[in-house]
Amino acid sequence: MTRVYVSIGSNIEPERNVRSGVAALARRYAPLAVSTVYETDPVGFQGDPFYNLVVAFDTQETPSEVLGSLRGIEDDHGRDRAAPRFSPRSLDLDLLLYGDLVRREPGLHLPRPELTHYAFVLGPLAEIAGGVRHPELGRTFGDLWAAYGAGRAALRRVSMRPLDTVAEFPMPEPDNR
Ligand code: PH2
Ligand code: MG
Repeated sequence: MTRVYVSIGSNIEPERNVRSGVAALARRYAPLAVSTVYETDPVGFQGDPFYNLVVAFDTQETPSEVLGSLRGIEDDHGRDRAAPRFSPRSLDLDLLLYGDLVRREPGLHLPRPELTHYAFVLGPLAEIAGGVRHPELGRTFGDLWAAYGAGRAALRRVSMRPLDTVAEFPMPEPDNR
């Protein structure tokens, strides 16, 4: 089993897409650890605010199997692959870490390089993986986040608990007494 961290972002119907995206991940990979959901201003373009969070799970799947399933869930949520990178998105699922694997291949950069650049990734990651070390930098995500400084103000906590919905999957057996 390998512990995997995935960042989630949406700025098109974000509440609905985040809920449904987390539910889809839970159906395949439960149990999930889920960070706080944060509202964040779009970085790199003008537009509606994002909801961002990070989830973790353990899996026997290879990195490319995980990538394939993330892409499938994005597609199920109407993700437009022709749109530019810095544009509104219904659901973005990025593979941040696959255990401590370091890979530099087209389509597979691990750890994901922007991991340490953006508050909307590093903040929620530090919350659920504060003691985990960045495989290349050797520093913990808790330390990296503490050193992030003023940029930490970019995160606005949202009172939404996406896993609460997940309890509905699978549906409980009918009670036939
Ligand atoms: N994702 C991007 C570009 N800009 N800005 C915020 N706040 N959150 C995101 O998830 C995000 C972004 C490309 O994936
Ligand atoms: Mg992204």
